[in-house]
Amino acid sequence: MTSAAYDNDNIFAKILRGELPAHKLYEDEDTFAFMDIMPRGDGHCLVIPKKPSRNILDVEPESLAAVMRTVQKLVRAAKAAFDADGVTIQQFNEAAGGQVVFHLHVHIIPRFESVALRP
Ligand code: DGP
Repeated sequence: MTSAAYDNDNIFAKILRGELPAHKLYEDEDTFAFMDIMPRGDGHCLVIPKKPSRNILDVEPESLAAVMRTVQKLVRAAKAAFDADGVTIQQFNEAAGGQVVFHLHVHIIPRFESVALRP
């Protein structure tokens, strides 16, 4: 499986350029984190690289490492902020893999023992 070309007009590229609004949670030189517009639970947020990457297939290892460093920060913060019992991280690649927005992103979803898991 090879990765298709990166589309500069995808929604997350527009958020990074400030052309679309987002509820920002965190930003550093390489990554950006914001709330998911269709949350699958309290605190559902997304982490993306600033470098254009369609998904796991084309992302540079350094950029992926930066994303995962930010994911760990946000997982710890979300677990504490929501007093969550656990946290799910999810990441989809290509349409057949469930990807809808074609800029690499990692979902962070706080989980609670009292709330049944949703996919
Ligand atoms: P997926 O590519 O399957 O991981 O799904 C894309 C996710 O991005 C989905 O959970 C909804 C979220 N999303 C889509 N459009 C927007 C948007 O304009 N703003 C924000 N904050 N999230 C979005």
